[in-house]
Amino acid sequence: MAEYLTGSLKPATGFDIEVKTTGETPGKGNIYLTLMDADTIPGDEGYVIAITKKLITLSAKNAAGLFRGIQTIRQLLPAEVAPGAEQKKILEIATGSISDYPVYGYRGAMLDVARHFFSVDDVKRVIDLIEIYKMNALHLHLSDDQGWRIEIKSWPNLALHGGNTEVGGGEGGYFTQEQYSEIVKYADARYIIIVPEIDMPGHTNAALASYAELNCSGKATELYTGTEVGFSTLCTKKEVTYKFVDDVVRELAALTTGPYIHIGGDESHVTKKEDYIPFVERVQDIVLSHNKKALGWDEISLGVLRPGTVAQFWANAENAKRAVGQGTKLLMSPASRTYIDMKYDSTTVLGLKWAGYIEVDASYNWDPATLVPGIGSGNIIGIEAPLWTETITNMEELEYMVFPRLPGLAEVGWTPSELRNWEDFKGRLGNHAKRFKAMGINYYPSKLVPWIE
Ligand code: NGO
Repeated sequence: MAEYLTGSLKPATGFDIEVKTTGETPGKGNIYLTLMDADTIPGDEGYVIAITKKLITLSAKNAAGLFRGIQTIRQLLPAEVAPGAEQKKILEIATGSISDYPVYGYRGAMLDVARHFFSVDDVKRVIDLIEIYKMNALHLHLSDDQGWRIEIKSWPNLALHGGNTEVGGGEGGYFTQEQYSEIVKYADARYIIIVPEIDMPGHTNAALASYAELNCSGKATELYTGTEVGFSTLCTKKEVTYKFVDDVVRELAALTTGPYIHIGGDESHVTKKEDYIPFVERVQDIVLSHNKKALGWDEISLGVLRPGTVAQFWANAENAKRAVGQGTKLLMSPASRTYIDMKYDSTTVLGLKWAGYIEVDASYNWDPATLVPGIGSGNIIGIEAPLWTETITNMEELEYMVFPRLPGLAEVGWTPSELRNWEDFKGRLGNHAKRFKAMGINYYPSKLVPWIE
């Protein structure tokens, strides 16, 4: 942790800060990181910071807490400390003390690498950007009609054939298992879980084009590069389909250090309801047999949800309530608030608008615990901001949709609603313009925010 902190301060400060282990309370001029098993540290990822004229002390119960606290130290320092900023020799930081912890245990973002493929380096940059705002989960949407993006050794054509293209007909791509593990390791070091998603039984054209036997017709489909949804389905009646799911989930589970495998389940419009329900139930059992928990889009609540399964609310409140009625917890991704692929307003060139325009205030100004009547904080594990990439083709475009909405969404997951208000937040957000610039982030300069440049 200390090395991570000094490494992140070095580029901007030019200071070569030495890392030492000590049993004693350190003297003047140090940043002291300490783990303690104390009731004074709140929450699971909580931390306490004390800043005096002589010493900065960061205390936490575990490494994750230290990591979150380090992000606060980085934010307390002036913007010049952001990587890429001009070097400044004197960095001032206010004295004081902070005791902080998140209201929700899951605070995430999602990247759709299926509609347009993004490289390992791109995904690492996304991790760098979400870690600053103390998010702790990155969900990767690894398969869809337009592409299969993860090597599966027992079904090699999925990636070799199904990974060949993307929306608009570009060359696509996929992660080898080795590359994928590199992403997982990078995220692990930052106390961020990677949640891999294989969307099924719908959104499966890339798989159906790669293996004829997964189709009820027995014929492989053509690769698809458009943006329609809801036209594909695995053949839920064939036994080979479950062999396929078991192989894929087994290989994926072996690469996954976090607790979840996401099974998709959304918009299976061409799967009959009587076929969809047993499929979703059996797939959850497969996930459990590989010692993981299933996450799925809210439609999965049509079936019986297994213990530990989490439903991701995105559009249908009835589905979400049905999940809660079964005692299932929810991950909150209401499209009208958290879908960062939605346009900011009618002038935004990129993005979609089916869930409405989402200006920066709309993505901040909501409470996950009061959004759907009957669903309260006790039913919720946290929030996630999905970036679907039908219209997003590269990092520059990605950043424009993600920033500046992501810091606010991270705060929705971290800070209790009673302590949040837009008037206060917009001023704090405005202060981040310098940091965005120093990090080379291409952000949308919303007129609602008083940017300080
Ligand atoms: C929907 C759909 C996705 C689209 C996205 C676009 C879910 C869960 N399924 O969200 O396939 O990409 O909207 O906003």
